[in-house]
Parts: sequence; structure tokens; C-alpha cells
Amino acid sequence: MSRLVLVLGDQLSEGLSALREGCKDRDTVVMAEVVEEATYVRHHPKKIALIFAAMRKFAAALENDGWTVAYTQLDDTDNAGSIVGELLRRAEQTAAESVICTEPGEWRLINKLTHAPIKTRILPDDRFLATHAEFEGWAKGRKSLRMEYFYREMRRKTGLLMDGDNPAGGQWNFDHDNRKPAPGSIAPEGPLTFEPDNVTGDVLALVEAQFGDHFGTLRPFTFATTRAQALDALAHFVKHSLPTFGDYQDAMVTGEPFMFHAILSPYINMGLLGSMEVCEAAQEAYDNGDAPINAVEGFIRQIIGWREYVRGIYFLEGPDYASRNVLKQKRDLPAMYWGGETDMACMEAAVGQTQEHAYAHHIQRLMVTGNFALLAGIDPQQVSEWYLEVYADAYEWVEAPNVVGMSQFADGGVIASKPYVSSGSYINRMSDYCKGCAYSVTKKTGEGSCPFNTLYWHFLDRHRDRFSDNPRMGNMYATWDRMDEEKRETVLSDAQAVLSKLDAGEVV
Ligand code: FAD
Ligand code: DLZ
Ligand code: SF4
Repeated sequence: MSRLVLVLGDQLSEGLSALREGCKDRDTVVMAEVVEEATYVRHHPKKIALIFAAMRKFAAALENDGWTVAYTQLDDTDNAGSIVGELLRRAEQTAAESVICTEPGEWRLINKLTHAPIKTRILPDDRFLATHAEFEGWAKGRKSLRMEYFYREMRRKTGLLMDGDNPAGGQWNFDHDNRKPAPGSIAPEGPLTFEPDNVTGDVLALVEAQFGDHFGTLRPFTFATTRAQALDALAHFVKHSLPTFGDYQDAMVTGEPFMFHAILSPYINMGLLGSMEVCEAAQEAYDNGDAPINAVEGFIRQIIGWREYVRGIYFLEGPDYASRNVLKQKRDLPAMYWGGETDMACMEAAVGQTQEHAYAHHIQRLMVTGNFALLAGIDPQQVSEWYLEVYADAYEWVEAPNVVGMSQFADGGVIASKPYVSSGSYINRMSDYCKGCAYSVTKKTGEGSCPFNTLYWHFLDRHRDRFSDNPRMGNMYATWDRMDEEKRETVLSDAQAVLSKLDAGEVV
């Protein structure tokens, strides 16, 4: 009996479990560009173009490899518009009676496939290092699920950066070496870029016509869209940026959107690169003396630590995770997140490069746009939807834990032991943004004071019941309590003025 083998837009891996299970001679691979996936949130046009172009090329590679592929382009007249709709249409055409697929990275789609009116077998996504059962086993009985301990298990499991039973370099974690602000002048090489070929050119025209009104700039489009190109991008990163990746991992510089980051997450998350091969390339650079331990350990930790850990949390916590809001924050996302005018240089830089490149690095996501949303009391679901839309690497399994959990503390502390909040001084230390800002980062209150400075205390004050007993936040509350009452009132009323401006849709 023939079957359909579903391959989704973020499952473009030769060794995908569904492809391993399928039979080239008998089964049909189904791949479909569908409006439901492109618009369940209004994805950045670059992200849609990346996925469609890579899907088309992956389908061609499968055909070359002997598969029969039923590929639907977005503008095909008989496109059913959804993944399940396409499966049913192809089942009718091919007389297939069942579907095999690899587990999607989102509860929404798992639910649709589980309830599809055709027999569907969902296989584990073994492109990840930890199975759901392994993560559950690790989490079981622990009072807190901190990434660091899980990460050590993954180091042992993979053997990456291990000297026998001990961590290479004598430490598990070199994070304390990785917090340098950027030096006066730097010249990061940036990611490898690629000229669009004809296939990508067709996709760009399609995306422009169909999704041109989504937030984000489509052209120039320079992403890799094949595995071979993604491998070149990996080699380029290892050679040019990995050696300094660690030192300046948290630094932010005006006009340098990429710094020494890898810009590989879109490719890893789509399946064009395997997470282990990326880590092995970094380990090889360390073994050859081409990159220092703090850079290589820091990089590998992001992938076998954070990446695996957030996926584990997403599936462990269940479908309601993404809609949690323990702090009951309700404010609407301000227009500045959509490119609206702002006087805050840091927000303008982070949002501006997101609009242009569908990319911002971790600290921009966490300590600029995320920090501001949390301090300003924005509804975490609106924040989460924004992140899911605007980043080329965003899929719910990785986006929701990072946003709802790590950045917005809306999960009540499953991921973070305290909220990631800071005043303007952190941004000033780690960036050059404040130099060109209309606000003064050293001014704590009054006209022209940095909004982060007053909103920080407003956040702590309004969530005092939840956080004042947190041992990691004792110093913050002690500092607040030491201020005289008049000063505290001025801070709170200045913060309220910022919030009122946001509510009135005025420029902040
Ligand atoms: P690098 O800084 O060079 O890191 C190397 C690799 O490590 C990345 O390619 C990525 O695969 C992995 N990685 C690093 N940090 C994380 C993390 N926290 N979680 C998962 N993987 C990680 N990452 C996504 O892939 N998709 C998202 O939707 C996403 N949303 C985020 C939202 C917020 C609020 C925050 C704070 C972080 C988010 N991240 C997300 C994590 C991180 O910001 C990106 O993985 C990183 O910026 C990707 O760029 P890079 O490849 O240059 O990463
Ligand atoms: C993100 C995305 C987009 C924009 N379009 C498609 C598509 O047309 N067809 C497809 O198979 N997948 C697409 N994807 C990726 C899916 O949304 C993704 O597989 C789920 O969100 C689960 O991670
Ligand atoms: Fe951002 Fe405040 Fe610095 Fe301006 S002064 S760039 S708002 S941190």
C-alpha cells in the first residue's frame, strides 16, 4: 500500500526520520507551500522566501535521488491552502492510504495532523540530541530545571569538548570570559552571502506579490538556500568569526548587525545543517588551535545546551506553555516594534536591523526588545507573536521558551530563575547605542532620562509580591528601599509618564 511522506518547510534534512521510514519505489513525498503556514502569523517576507526557496531546491534534490515528489507551489491553482488539505488532495491523486511524517515543531500542527481524516503516523524528530523521554527523565524530580546541568549531560552524551570524563580546558562553562563590551573599532566579517539564482528569483517575485505587506524588507535577499551553501556559510563562520565569538558574544555596535555571531540558526532550524556537524566543526577549530576554548565552549553550549534545553521545555510543558502570562501583563505592543518612530536609539537599532535582515542577536533580543517589553508590561502573547513573525529562525518550539519563558518570565520561572530586566546602564556597558540617543542613560529621572531607568524600578515595584523574596533579587529591592520616598515617587511617576505615552500611541 502506498503512503505519503510529508516533509515540512523546516524539515529539509536528507536523514529525516520520515524519509528514512519511507520507500522510494512506492511512496510519494508531499511538500507544499501553503497560505496557512505562511500566514498563521505574518512572517517576515525574507523568512517566507528562505523557506519556499529552500523547499523547492530540497524537493529537486529528492527527485534527483529517486523520490517521487508531489510539490505544490503557493500559486498553483489547485493548492488546498493547508498542510492537511494538501495531504488529502495528494492522497486522492495517488490512492495513498496513510501518511508518515516527522513530528512538527509546533503543537498547532501536531494537533492538526493528529486529527487529520487520514491515518497519520508521527515519528520522533531525531535530528535533536535529546529525545522527549530523555528530557523528561532528566527533568523528573528536579526542583528547578536549570540549563547548565542539562548541558553537562549533553556534553557527556556527545563527547564534545571532553577529556575523558572531564571537560576540556578544566571547566564546563567559560561564560565569565564572554562578556566583553566591543572595543573602539571592530570589523566583523559578517555572514557569507549568496546571490539569488533563478529558483530563488521566482520565489522572491512570488513573496513580493503575496506577502509584500508583511513587516520586513525582502531585498536584498542573501540567505543560503541549499545544504551546500549552508555548509559554506558554516565554514566561513568557523574561519572568520568563531575565534572572537566568545569575547564579544554580548556586545552590540551601531551599524554592525551580525557582530561575530554565526547567523546559522535559520539553517540549523530548517534542517539544512545538523546541530552535531556544526558543533563538530567548532570543536575541530579548537583541536587545531584555530579558536580558543571560551569561544568554542560558548558556541557549543548554545547549541547542545540552550537549543536542546528550550526544545525539551516546550514539549515537556505542553500546548498551553506559549499562552502563559503569570505576571498578567496586558499592554499592547507599541508601534516602535513595527518600525514606528522612537527616540530610543537601542530600540531603533534592534528593530531596524530586524526589519532589514530578519535577524538580531541574542542580547539584542533579550536585553533590548525583550527587556523593554517586560519592563513596559506588554502582553507576552503579543510579544511572542512578534518574535515568531520577525525572525528568520523562529519556530514555536524554540521561540516560545525563549520569549515567553526566558525573556518575559511569563512561565513563572520554569526557565529563568529571575526576570532578565535591566536599567539603561547594562545597554550602555555592552553597546555604543547610548552615545547617539536622544535620551541620557546617566539621567535617572526627569526630562530626557532613559526610559529603561525609570521603567526598571516601576517593574520591580509593581511585581514586588512575586519577586521580593527571590534571593537573586534581594539587592535590587534593597537598593530601591534605600531610596528616599520622594525619589521613589518621582521615579514611579516618570515611569508612568512613559507608559501613558505608550498607551496614547505617542513617540517614546
Ligand atoms: P549564535 O549567537 O552564533 O549562536 C549559535 C547557535 O546557538 C545559534 O545558531 C542557535 O542555533 C543556538 N542558540 C543560541 N542561543 C539559543 C537559544 N537561546 N535557544 C536556542 N538556540 C540557541 N533562536 C532561534 O533559533 N529561534 C528563535 O525564534 C529564537 N527566539 C529568541 C527570542 C528571544 C527573546 C531570545 C532572547 C533568544 C531567541 N533565540 C532564538 C536564541 C538566539 O537569539 C538565536 O538562536 C541566535 O540569535 C541566532 O543567531 P546566530 O545563529 O547568529 O546565533
Ligand atoms: C514557517 C513556514 C512557512 C512560512 N511556510 C511553510 C509552508 O508553506 N509549508 C511548509 O511545509 N512549512 C512552512 N513553514 C514551516 C512550518 O510552519 C513549520 O513546519 C511548523 O511551524 C512547525 O515547526
Ligand atoms: Fe537605549 Fe536608554 Fe541608551 Fe537610549 S539611553 S540607547 S534608550 S539604553
